[in-house]
Amino acid sequence: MADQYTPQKNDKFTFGLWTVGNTGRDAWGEPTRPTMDPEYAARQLGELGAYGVNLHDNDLVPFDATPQERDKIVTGFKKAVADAGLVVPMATTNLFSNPIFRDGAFTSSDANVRAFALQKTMNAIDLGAELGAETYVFWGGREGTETEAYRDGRDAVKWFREAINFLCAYVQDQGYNMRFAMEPKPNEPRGDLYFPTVGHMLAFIATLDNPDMVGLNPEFAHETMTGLNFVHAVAQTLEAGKLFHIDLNDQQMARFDQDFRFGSENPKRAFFLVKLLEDSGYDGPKHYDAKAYRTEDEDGVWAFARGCMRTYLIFREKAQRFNQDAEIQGILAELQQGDESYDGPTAGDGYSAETAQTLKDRSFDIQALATKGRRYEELDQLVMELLLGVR
Ligand code: GLT
Ligand code: MN
Ligand code: MN
Repeated sequence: MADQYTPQKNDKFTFGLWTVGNTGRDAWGEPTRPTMDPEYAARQLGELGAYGVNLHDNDLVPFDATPQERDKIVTGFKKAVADAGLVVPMATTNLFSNPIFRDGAFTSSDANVRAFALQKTMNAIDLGAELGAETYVFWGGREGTETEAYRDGRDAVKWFREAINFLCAYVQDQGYNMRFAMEPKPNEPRGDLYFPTVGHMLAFIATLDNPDMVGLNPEFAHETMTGLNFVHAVAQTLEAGKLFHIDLNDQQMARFDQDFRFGSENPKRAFFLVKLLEDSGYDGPKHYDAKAYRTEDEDGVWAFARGCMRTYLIFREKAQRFNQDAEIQGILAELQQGDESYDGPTAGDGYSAETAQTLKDRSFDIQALATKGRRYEELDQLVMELLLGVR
């Protein structure tokens, strides 16, 4: 039954073919669900109210397809996507499944493998452009190590930079309207991956030939695996103007990459994430890089997909209520008033010899400042009551 939490196209929710199509295979067990036909997946997602469907090259076109087979598959898929009222806002390359990538793709120690990875990515970028994708994601699943005995990590960084610089130039040369979104992850499937967090990746982007063309695709699960605060990671990404795309899901800390249904493990953090995204005016796609529990059949997959979108919309409504709640806003206003009155010396034009001297001469009521409580307990309890539905 449709209600206010039923997704609409303009909510811009997207799913990867590999997400709803996940067969439940893991390191110990065979698939628990059959392979899903991409055209069928697109139709179903369209009916659920999604905005778009994303893909790796090989989610759609098999690794060894001939050019004729490729064109036939792509033509059929384009039609299915259009008929479903969907778009393909993001595409990416599978640089991790084939054994050729056993020791990485852009950071492989073998120059031939690095060259093949570039060739495969250029072809996949062409595919993405043909499908209308304006964001191209780079997740370096095999870009890492189990041992440091051979490759020098400085070479890995250099080779990765060379690859991204080359591909930026390729996209510009083709005249594609496309930006790159880098996706960090700390580990899995490699023991350790290069560029493990949002912070590492932001630092790397600044060293590229064309940093404006490259941003981030942060993932909730990936920062959470390491015990980092994903809301902070997204805040820093937004502040840097680098939130080009986002992978939403959920995850317990210090586990394997679980890719759970959005909001299912850390609802409070998910709420603050939704609030941040909404308050910031982020208007890119909200992509679910998540999968249904391995216990599920196809019905469970669609229940999972609906749940991801529904939870976001519930939190969006809660965020609106947070912004309208008189008691919450009253506390915020009171706190802000106190904060602003201490802004003087460093506000405005920043440093000058004069402001420095004024600040040095200023006397502070240390006792008053040090003993004043921040009322966050009260505030946080109000948030909890809002989330728990009693407010
Ligand atoms: C893979 C990975 C994800 C990436 C996908 C894009 S593939 O499922 O776990 O985090 O976003 O390559
Ligand atoms: Mn993941
Ligand atoms: Mn992801």
